[in-house]
Amino acid sequence: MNIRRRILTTLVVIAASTLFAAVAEANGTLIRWYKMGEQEGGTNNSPVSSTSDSPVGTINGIPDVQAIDLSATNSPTYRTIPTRPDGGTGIGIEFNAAAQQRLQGDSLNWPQKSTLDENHGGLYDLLGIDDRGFQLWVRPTSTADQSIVRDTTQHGVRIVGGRFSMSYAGTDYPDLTETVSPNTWYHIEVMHPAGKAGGSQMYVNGVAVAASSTLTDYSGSDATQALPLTIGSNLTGDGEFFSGIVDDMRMFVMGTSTSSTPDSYGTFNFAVDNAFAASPISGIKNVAGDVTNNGVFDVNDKNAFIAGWLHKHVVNGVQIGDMASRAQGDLNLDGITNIQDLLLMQNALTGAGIGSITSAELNGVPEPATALLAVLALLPVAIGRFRPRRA
Ligand SMILES: [Ca+2]
Ligand SMILES: [Ca+2]
Ligand SMILES: [Ca+2]
Repeated sequence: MNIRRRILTTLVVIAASTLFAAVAEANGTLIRWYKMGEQEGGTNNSPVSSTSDSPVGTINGIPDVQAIDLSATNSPTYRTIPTRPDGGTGIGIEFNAAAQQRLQGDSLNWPQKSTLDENHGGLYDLLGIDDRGFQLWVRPTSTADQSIVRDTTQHGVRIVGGRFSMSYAGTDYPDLTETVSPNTWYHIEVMHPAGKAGGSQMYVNGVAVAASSTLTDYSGSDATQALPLTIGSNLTGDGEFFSGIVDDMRMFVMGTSTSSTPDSYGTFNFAVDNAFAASPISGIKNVAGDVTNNGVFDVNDKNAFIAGWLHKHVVNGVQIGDMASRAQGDLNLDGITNIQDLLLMQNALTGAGIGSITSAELNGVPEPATALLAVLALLPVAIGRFRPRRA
């Protein structure tokens, strides 16, 4: 093998290894789950006294028997919900701001100091666990300023100035892409996925719309930890009351604990850990190479990929993979359409008997375009060699 070919083969090896390492990534760990009616048997139009935290099976071998239920003030109401965009039906909880209705329970904030941690009366080894998040479905009836979820002063989602707004470390980060439409379902996720450097992000309907701009981490001090988690009002229960329906709220932890016998809680995996994206109805259709996400793989996906080549999806300076970046060809959901996605795309094209993407089609590609071209030529070999083995 000549040197040039050896270098190119190495490039392919690196790209393919990185690719399959990313695919093998574990998901985050669901640790609190509020179905908002189903767990406690709530029925349409009946009052809510408390809503239950559903068990999630076992977590690191420990049966999830610790429930962090939320108690209600001023009786919110169970409602049969209008069908959600993900096809979800059943019961949700409706709040009336005028009646000052709300739910409250233990905060999660810094997981290692939460009531779930084994050193704080809980079941799990959460020592050093900093990465965490939550997601829920919400259908506001008003665009007034209101709190939807507050998890101490450090994490939350509100409506401020008619926009969804991530509350992170005491600062508001509004969704600058769109305003809230009343009586419309939205899926919202707020994630602190990768330590201090990763900051915190908010996704609305599977698209990242806000990201913290600084490397300031949230506070896990005892003072903040003493604050509750609220749904439907501010933390003190005397303002920012919410009007509308809330459903299916899930809370996550991620990372590996720092105790002498560490437990792993996985890594944020957008395609699985974001319920909007994970639903085959509202989210990713699970057809290889389907950039247009219409459930069909054809030449339109190839064209969309070429159009999105080297597109980088950046929110407030943070590169984020989401439904929007995927629509530009970011098939591995890391926020940029590049060589790793090209490997996936060429594989899909070959499998479908559609012609591979050529150099001419990727014109405008910065150097080293020649190396890239050769990588393209070697792809069928690489894909065959590095196909991951089944466990
Ligand atoms: Ca429900
Ligand atoms: Ca398609
Ligand atoms: Ca990518």
